[in-house]
Amino acid sequence: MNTDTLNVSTVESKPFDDQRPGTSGLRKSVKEFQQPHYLENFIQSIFDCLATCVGKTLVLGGDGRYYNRQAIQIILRMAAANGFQRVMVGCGGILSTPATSCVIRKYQADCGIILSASHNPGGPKGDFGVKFNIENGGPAPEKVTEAIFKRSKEITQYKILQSADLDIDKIGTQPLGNLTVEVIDSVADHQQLLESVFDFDQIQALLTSGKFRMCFDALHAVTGPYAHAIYENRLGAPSGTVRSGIPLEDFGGGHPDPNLVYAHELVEIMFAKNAPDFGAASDGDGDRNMILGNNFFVTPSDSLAIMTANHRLIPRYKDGIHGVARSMPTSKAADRVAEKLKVSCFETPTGWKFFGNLLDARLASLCGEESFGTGADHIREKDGSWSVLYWLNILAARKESVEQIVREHWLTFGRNYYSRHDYEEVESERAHAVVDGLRAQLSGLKGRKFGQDEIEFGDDFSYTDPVDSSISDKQGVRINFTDGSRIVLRLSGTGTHGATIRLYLERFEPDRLRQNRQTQEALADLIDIADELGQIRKLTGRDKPTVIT
Ligand code: VG1
Ligand code: CO
Repeated sequence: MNTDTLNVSTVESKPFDDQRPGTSGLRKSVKEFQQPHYLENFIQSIFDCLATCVGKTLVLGGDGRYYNRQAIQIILRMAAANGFQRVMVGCGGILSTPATSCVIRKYQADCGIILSASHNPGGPKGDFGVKFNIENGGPAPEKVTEAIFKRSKEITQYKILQSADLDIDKIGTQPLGNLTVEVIDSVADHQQLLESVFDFDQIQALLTSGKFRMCFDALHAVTGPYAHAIYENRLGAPSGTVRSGIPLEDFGGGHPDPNLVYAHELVEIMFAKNAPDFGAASDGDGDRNMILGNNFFVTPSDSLAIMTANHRLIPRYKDGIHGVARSMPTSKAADRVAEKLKVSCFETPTGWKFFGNLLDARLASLCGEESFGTGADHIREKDGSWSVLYWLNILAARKESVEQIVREHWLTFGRNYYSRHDYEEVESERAHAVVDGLRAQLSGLKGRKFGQDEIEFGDDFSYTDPVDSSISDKQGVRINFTDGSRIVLRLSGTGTHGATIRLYLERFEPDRLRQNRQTQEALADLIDIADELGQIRKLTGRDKPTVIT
């Protein structure tokens, strides 16, 4: 078909000034996204930042939240009008973030768009979001997101095809103008990749042994179909193993964030008498994970360290790993393992986009963040299903309980007590006052003593990418103590209301006799020091954090 004969409209539009992507894409309330031209402007800004759209392949999907389907139809029409050759779209508009990364890589697509605000609540009154991924399958790096933001401030028009909605619930190929729209199975490619990483036979033997019970909570978000297909249908776990497995537009009214506070139904099951042996949950778009044992919680930082220490049990890593990478606020538990294994350990700013170069350059194989995110070099996103299977593979190989494995890890490497305190929806000015106040003190902190604790140094984390030498500064205030303990404070880049202060606390405990304390109690002194230095309670007017994880 000749483009002249296509029904392409060029729509006049005015720029919005608030389309700067945050830690992970552009996130706004559904209401903001539904303003006339808002979504279209941002999508056109993405397309305008590609050298060309002509002849390119785009992967498109989302976590099923409210506005997902409408947005997909808009983006398909815009892709057709902008000259894309092919769009691969997840059936029903469903593609988890890790599955999108997998599909981009497998079919050598040029880029991907994931419609998700990840762990933020959904529904008409909730949030919506757009993540843009590049050809390596990973989140666009800062130089790309900044270019998109710049473009969004100049944009005056966008292109869209006038056409009826496409049927995205039927697998197969259909034309849309000159564009070929291919509706693909949401699960198959990702599942196949995961089968090549893990020992599925060993995991299947565990799940069908009758002696091991698992409970997975999809929180009515995107991982339901993946969990049904992989844990129940493929690996033989009894039906009912997957809870809340049907994706709902409002996630059933819940907060699709897999932590002890928001995944409370799973937590109640796992901390009851006769609890299952293994529990897990994922977030809205399927890249996060929470790991629980019978009456036991594994911190994400410990999970990364334990995965690293046990990598030889996983078929893909039986011959070794290149290295491990963690975001700066993540505890240093993985560093101790890396040191012992004599592999490199990298400390990056918050957000998965910083791991992409390390994975591409084969400097790191495993990556993790304290925010319930772990993943590896099989794709370029964190991966909830991968993390659950990694644990199942370890459990199947070691034939010990989750708690035994974690406690044994602490005995060998020491325990990093760790917690994050979030102060959500603080007035922006007040939140910035806390950060600015801390920054102003940094140069004078060295040598200051608080009881037993002495500050070794304080700084504002700056990262130089070892591969392309790009610099990202002001990535969070770090206060390090001489015994390895740390206080870290930064502002969230994913919230949509006011500002969220994240305070991260870590104390290293090598003494085997002191590894069984309550986390908040073990961190109490650091919590007090953080408040004394940061004046958090006074400046925010809050007497306690909103969420403690
Ligand atoms: C948070 C987490 C960060 C994570 C990001 C995206 O960012 O702290 O570790 O990479 O969310 O995760 P922030 O800026 O709010 O602290 V996801 O699962 O929402 O894509
Ligand atoms: Co997510």
